[in-house]
Amino acid sequence: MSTMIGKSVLDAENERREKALRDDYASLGERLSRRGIDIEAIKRKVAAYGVAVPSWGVGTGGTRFARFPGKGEPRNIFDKLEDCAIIQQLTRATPNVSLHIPWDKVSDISELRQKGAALGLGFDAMNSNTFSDAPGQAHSYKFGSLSHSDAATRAQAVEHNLECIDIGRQLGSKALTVWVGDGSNFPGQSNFTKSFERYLEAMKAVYAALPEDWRVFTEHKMFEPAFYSTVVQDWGTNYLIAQELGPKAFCLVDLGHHAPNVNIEMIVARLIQFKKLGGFHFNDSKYGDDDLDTGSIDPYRLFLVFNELVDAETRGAEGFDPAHMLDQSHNVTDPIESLMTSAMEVCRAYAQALIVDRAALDGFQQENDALMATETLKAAFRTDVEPILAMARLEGGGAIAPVATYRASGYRAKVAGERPAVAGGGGGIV
Ligand SMILES: [Mn+2]
Repeated sequence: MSTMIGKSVLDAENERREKALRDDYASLGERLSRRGIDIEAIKRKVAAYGVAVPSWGVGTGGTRFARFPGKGEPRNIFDKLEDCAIIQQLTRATPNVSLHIPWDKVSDISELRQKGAALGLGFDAMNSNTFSDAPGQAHSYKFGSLSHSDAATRAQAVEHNLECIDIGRQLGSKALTVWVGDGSNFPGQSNFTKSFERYLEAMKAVYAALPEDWRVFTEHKMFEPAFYSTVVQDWGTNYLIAQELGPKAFCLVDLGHHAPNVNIEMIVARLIQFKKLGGFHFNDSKYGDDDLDTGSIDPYRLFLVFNELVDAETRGAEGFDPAHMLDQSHNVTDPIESLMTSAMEVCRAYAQALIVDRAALDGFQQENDALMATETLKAAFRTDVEPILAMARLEGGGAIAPVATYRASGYRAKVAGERPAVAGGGGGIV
C-alpha cells in the first residue's frame, strides 16, 4: 500500500529498540512470574484486543470559538481510512473504523467496502447524526430530532437512522450508535415527559428496523449542545431506554459525558450486572466534556473501568460483549499521534487490569480489609506494562514506538503535499 509507512522505516525504528525491549520484557516476565502471572498469557490477550477508531477523529477538532486546521487533513472518508490504516499499522490495536453519516457518506458504498478491505480495516458501529442539519434537509434539528415536537421532523430523524443501518449493513457493520443533542436551554422550554415519550416512540421505530444480528447503542450525555436539560442525560435514562426498546438495545458509556468526579466504573458495573452495557467511547476530561486524549488526565479511572471489565470477563458474566471505541477531539495535536497514544493507553489499562490478583482482592473484600484491597489494585496499576504492549505490537508487525516511527516516516508532510488545506471543514465529536 503506497500510503502505508514503508517497511524499511518500520524495521529500522524497531531494530534500534528491540534489544532493550527484549531485556525489559524478560525482566518484567520474571517479576510477574513471582506473582504467579504468566506474561505470555497477558501478552496474548493484549494482542487480541482492539479498540475502534472514529473516522472523525483523524480530522482536527475545534471548540465553538475556533478551529485551527492541521496540515494534510483528510478531505473525505477515503483519506480518513488511510490515516486510520496508519494507526492500525503501527499500533496493531485499532482494526476497525466507526463511520459517521452523513460526514462519511459516499455515492458508491462498494468502493468504500473495498477500500476498507484493501487497507485491512473493518467497519465498527455506524453513527447517525441528527444533531446538525445536512444541506438541503427538509426539517431543521435546531429544536430537536427524535424527540422534536413536530412529527415530520421526528419521522425525518427516524428515516436517517434507517439509512445508517442500510449503509452499515452493506459494509459489514453490526451496530448503530444513536446520540441526540435534543434538550432545552431554558426551564419550561420543553416538557420533560412528553419529549421523552416522543423520543422513545421514535427509537422504537429505529429498533424495529434493526437486522436480526444487530445491536443499537444509545449514548447519554449530561449537557451540550443543550445547556439546561438533555433528553438522554444520564445512565439511568439510558438504562430505561434499553429496557423499553428490547434485547438488542444497550447503553453506551462515553467517559466524558458525566459530571466531574462521577463514579463511572460503578455505572459500568451496574450496566454489566443488568446486561445492558453496550460499549464505550473512550476519552478523558478535566472539567466537562473536554474530549481530551484517553488517559491523559486520569489514567487511574481508566484502569478502574477496565478493572470492572476484566472482573466481568473473568467470571464469564452473561451477555457481556461491550464494543470499545475512541471518541475524542484533537485541537492541538496531530490526530494520528493522539489516536495512537490513546489506543495504547486503553491497551495499558486492559493489561494492568489483567494482572490484578483477583483471588487476593476477593479475600480482602470478604475480610473487609480496605487497605489491602485497594493496595491490590494499586499494585497492578503501578506495574509498568509497556514491555507487554510493545512486544505485542512488535510481534503483530507494528512498531515498538509508534509515535517515533510515525514521525520518522514523514507521513504527515507527505499527505500535506497531496491534500490541499481546507478552510473550516466538518467533523466534530459526539
Ligand atoms: Mn461519544
